[in-house]
Amino acid sequence: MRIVFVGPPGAGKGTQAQRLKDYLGIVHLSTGDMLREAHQAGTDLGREAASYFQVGKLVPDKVVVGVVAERLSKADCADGCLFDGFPRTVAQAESLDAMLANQGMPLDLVVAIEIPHEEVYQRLASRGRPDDNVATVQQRLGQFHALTEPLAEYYERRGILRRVDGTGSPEQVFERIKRVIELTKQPSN
Ligand code: B4P
Repeated sequence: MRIVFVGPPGAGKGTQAQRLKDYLGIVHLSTGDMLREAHQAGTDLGREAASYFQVGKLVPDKVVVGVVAERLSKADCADGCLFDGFPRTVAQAESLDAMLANQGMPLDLVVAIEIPHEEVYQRLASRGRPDDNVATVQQRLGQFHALTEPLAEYYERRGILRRVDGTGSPEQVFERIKRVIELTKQPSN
């Protein structure tokens, strides 16, 4: 299966992706992790990306799409892939469609993980990553509303969007996601 996780910062995309990749045995592709790794490795791309993510802005589409295209061309993605935090803009979604069409691989499901804003602040305050301070989280939420939320309509029109309540314990959220996955696997869907 090819699945996208979309949601505001701190919705639990990374948390749930870890569980789902083991459950389905598919590759986990997190653009957030990939950009942070590039930054830690000190590459030009990593330095450019960090100048955006450190202040809560989305990294330019061209940069992110390039990183994903390279990863997606590897053989281990052929059997399925879980896109965690990508796409985050309609332009990225269009690029992903083109990449998957090129490889003859359809996108099966988009899971929108939903949580209230107050909870975003609580969760990220306790994680404490450098981009989890209040000002940056505010900026990330603003970017989410302006640039990522329109994706829901993009995928809803295609009939592959499923909304999942992201509140409660990670185990409770995972049970909800599993239910959506199992329904999608059934041929009648
Ligand atoms: P990401 O790494 O994708 O970060 P995120 O949105 O903050 O994380 P996520 O929703 O995965 O939260 P998590 O499970 O970790 O992106 C970071 C930055 O990279 C972006 O701001 C952007 O600048 C850049 N970027 C990434 N992808 C991009 C793209 N495609 N285009 C452009 N820019 C891009 O959970 C957060 C915390 O909540 C954790 O501490 C966790 O333990 C906790 N938590 C999770 N589930 C919980 C639950 N059910 N209950 C309580 N706590 C929970």
